[in-house]
Amino acid sequence: MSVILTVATTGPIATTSDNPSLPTQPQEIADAVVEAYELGAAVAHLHFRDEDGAPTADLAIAERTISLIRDACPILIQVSTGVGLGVEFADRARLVELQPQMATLNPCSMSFGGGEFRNPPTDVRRLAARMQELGVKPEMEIYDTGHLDMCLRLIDEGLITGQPQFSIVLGVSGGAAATPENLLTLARRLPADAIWQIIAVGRANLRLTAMGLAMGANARAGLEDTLYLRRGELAVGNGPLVRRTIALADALDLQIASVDETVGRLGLRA
Ligand code: KMH
Ligand code: ZN
Repeated sequence: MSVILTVATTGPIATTSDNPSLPTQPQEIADAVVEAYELGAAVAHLHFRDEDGAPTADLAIAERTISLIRDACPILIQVSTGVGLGVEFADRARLVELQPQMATLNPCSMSFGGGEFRNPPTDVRRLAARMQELGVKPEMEIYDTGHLDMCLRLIDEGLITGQPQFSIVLGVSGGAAATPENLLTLARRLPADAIWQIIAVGRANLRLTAMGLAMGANARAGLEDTLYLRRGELAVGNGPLVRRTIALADALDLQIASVDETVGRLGLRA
């Protein structure tokens, strides 16, 4: 089975002071995504920033970024509805009205570094229902064991249909730590038909991505998840992180999925 590779170019937290090559403006994000597509990524996980570099759910900025990407390549668009810690849930949820092929669904509220990530259950259910109406495929983000239980409830309630797609997110301060044991505990409890990837934030990114690949998971690469190639060495753009993940897959004798293959595997709108 081939590996679906997602590029996560930007994220909600880091700034250009942390890594000067972090893309934040629509054209910069589009350029980084197109480079990743040319290397082999099939999915672009998108966060947007305003002119000052702050996370935003501004629909005009989101639309401009998506259309720059769509004009340049056929990569699949996954919009983050996590957006950023300071952004209201209602604004975050509105992004799915742009009808990207996919969007993230964060099932539970939690501490997130020094801040609070608010995902109240009523809002989460409303967003899941709206995504279903619009045909936007949810990727459920699990930062801890209880988050998986909430997702299993959403599936039972019929709010998530089709093959469920998950990210196991490890290493966020406030969620489960980035350890092999936590990865195994969560991966073991996924539904048998789940499509999944590991998002390992920070230092354990490389090792846990490798573990995920060895376990049959998909992979995500980019500056959202780690700003460094190795200790003390900043990644100069997203390209080196994407290339490294492809090299890992290659070393494990795994093929990278094309966009067409990914559409079929994830059951996306054409
Ligand atoms: N930033 C990651 C910790 C989302 O954007 O909705 C998780 C993430 C989720 O990418
Ligand atoms: Zn994200």
